[in-house]
Amino acid sequence: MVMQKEEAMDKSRDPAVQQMIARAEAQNVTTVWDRYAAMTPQCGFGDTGLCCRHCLQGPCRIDPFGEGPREGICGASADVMVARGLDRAIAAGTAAHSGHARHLAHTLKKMAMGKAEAYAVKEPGKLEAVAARLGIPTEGRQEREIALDVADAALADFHEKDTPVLWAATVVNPERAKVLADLNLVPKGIDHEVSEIMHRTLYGVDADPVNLLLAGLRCGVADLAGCWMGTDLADILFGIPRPTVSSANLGTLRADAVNIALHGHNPVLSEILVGAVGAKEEAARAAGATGINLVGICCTGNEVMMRHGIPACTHSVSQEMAIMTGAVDAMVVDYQCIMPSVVNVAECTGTRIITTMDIAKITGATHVDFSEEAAAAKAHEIIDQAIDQFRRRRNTPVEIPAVKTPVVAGFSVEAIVAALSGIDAEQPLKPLVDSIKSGAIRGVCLFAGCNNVKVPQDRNFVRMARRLLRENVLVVATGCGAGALMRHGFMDPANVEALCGDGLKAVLTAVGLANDLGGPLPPVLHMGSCVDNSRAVALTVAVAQYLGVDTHQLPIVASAAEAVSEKAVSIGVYAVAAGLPTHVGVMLPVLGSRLVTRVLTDKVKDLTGGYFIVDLDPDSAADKLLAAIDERRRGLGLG
Ligand code: NFS
Ligand code: SF4
Repeated sequence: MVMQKEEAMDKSRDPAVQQMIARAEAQNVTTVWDRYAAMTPQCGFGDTGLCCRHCLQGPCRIDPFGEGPREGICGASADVMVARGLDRAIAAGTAAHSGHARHLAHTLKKMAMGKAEAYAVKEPGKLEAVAARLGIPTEGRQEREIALDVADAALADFHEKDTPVLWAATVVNPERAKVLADLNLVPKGIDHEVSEIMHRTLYGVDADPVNLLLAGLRCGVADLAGCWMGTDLADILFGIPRPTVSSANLGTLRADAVNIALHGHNPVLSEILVGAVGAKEEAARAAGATGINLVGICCTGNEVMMRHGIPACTHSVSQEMAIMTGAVDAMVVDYQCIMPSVVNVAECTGTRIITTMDIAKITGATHVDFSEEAAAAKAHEIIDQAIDQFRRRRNTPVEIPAVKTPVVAGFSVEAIVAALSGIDAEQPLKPLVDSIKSGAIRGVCLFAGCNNVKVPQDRNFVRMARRLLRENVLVVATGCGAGALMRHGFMDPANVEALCGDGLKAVLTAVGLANDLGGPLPPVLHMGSCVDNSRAVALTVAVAQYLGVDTHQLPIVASAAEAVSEKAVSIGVYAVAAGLPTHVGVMLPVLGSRLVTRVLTDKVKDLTGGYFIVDLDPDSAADKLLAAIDERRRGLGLG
């Protein structure tokens, strides 16, 4: 049966994805949207955060309408249940980001000890800057010695120690550091905070919802540390992203090439694969291909796009659709956000799903046991497998949607500062801040986080970004939010004219011309992967310091408009800890507690200055973000 246009629109607003959904339907391949339909109606207890399985007397559930039980068997109230559940989500997100960072710390350490030949310090300037921030001496020392100290300092930030987590305490402005310290929100160790959350949310421990939420906030700050560390260490090893031209969507696949999709999060393997492709081109041609075509999915895709201009194939909820084209020869995954279902879809197309990390295996996938010590050999093994699969599928038809958008990516804070110094070399932030003061730029909004099957893919991002750009809000983006916006043309400088308000247009054009780009910067600046939300916080901190105010006073807001992962929850929490009004465009499982909902959306404002805005409607959410920006402008006397 041919799918109705409307039904396709309900699933995704991306035409390439819509085409592949129809193909999946025609071939009877089950997708995430089918499984979602089979799952509805979803449980109202879980939806509102009112079910608990934290002990073996459970599961317990509390009726949100007050008609059934009002407390769990142990006596836990709705407020306690909801706060405990939220805390565990924050802890999971923190564990994931910091697990990624710790992996990079080990890589840096192995490199410094001469045990991982494939790696080197690509950005000595960043190594020195990070060392200096941490108080590690650099003068007259060898690069490897400094790298070893930085790696050890990173690893030391995980366990409880006398000094606070350095990647939290040293990265924010002094005013914010004081706010966090006064509230006892500075983490003592990243793992320590995660583990403490697990302890206090255990059966019969913390039963004070506000106390639980404060612990969640502190864990959120530990998540900021993990993200920041991930960004720092990746930049040291693989380079600071700088503006680069690329493209996005399923049209980046090539029928006649060996297509390898890099999916997951950590650049530790994907960087080596990018470097190894050259040596394998000949073998690919011998198999009848025109060459090897690397594309990215999700945040690994963001990492390699930012540093190498590798095109992005698709993101988040549509990952199965890349396989549906029949053109992906290998999907190489590391960890996080990889739907196990990719293996089932791949069964129909022959695509090799190659898992590479010990902590993330999938039944039915091929596992290549990656290690930094044998990085190059493992990369070659993976590429050989992809070439082998190309040979098999060579004469079978594929369907690649002819949808591809131009992208300019690579806007690290360093790159933004460099671009701005084209206008003012002495005080690079001055032109940005002056534009905010004059109102040419009304404020800044960060779009972050995922796509969620409950929202027509990309709908919220696209509607909200359109509105904010027209209202002269400077938009930056990370993660699959950046992915959504790039697939809809928001990172194509040619669309500045159509998308941006006059003030913003003038600023983007002036900066572009000052840098000899021959045109404006793109309407939305791509700041990287989800760990790179740290870059957005870094920009916020830099602007606050330049102005001599604290971060919660700035007209800067954030939105995870289609969040899915627990990582998005922990990021939202650190955005709030940093003082930002933070929108979430899907239901958080907290509505079962009026108290928790009120703390998150209102009371926390009195503590950190930040707060959550939960709104499922993209238009009213955009209104609320604009109102928050204006409120802060007034606070700064900017009218
Ligand atoms: Ni962020 Fe990036 Fe995407 Fe969501 Fe997953 S890939 S880490 S969690 S789905 S944005
Ligand atoms: Fe029920 Fe309490 Fe056990 Fe949770 S901890 S399952 S509320 S008895």
